[in-house]
Amino acid sequence: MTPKRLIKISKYLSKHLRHQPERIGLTLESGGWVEVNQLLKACQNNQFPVSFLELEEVVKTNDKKRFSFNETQTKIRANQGHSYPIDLQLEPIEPPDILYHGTYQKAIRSILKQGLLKQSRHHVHLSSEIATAIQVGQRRGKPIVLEIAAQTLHDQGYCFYQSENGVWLVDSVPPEYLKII
Ligand code: HQG
Repeated sequence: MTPKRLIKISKYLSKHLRHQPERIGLTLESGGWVEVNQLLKACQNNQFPVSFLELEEVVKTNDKKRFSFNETQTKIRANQGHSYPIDLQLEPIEPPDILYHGTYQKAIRSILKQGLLKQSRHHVHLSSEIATAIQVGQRRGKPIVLEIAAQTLHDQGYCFYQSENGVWLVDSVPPEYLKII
């Protein structure tokens, strides 16, 4: 498959497995899962035919491991990034001392005042690598990396989760637990 086709399918899946499943007649099960057969049928019915082999290649090779199959490859879900209200059934885990968030120049004033808010997604997204945070921030403008006192926040009772593709998730980060680096 060409890189262009891979990206096109990945974007189509992100849209419908994270945000608007109803747009192509899908309902997400608890955990965000959908039957692979139903997904392929829905794609077909919506003038976006995808084969199982293509789906498998996208799951395997996606640069950010955005999607997972269940063990029997009969169900698929997006690993994180949803705005659609589903419970990903992630277990709270202890974070490392420090995590990072990538943002951009225009948001920084508001972030320093209000802290990090989850906006339209289910969580604020954090990473353990500065390089990842730079990439995330770059999507929107001049990147700014924030260092988050994750362990201290955890000690204050904040729950941290990690999605299957390694993204750290938290409900919010008050301003006193972050600093620009
Ligand atoms: C900002 C992509 C003003 C926040 C990426 C971010 C990531 C505030 C934006 C994943 C704010 C939300 C998530 C406040 C937060 N005032 N702005 N108080 N609090 N913000 O897209 O972290 O390709 O929902 O800094 O690579 O940018 O989709 O979150 O700029 O992993 O798989 O509000 O999405 O992955 O934007 O990105 P987003 P994000 P995928």
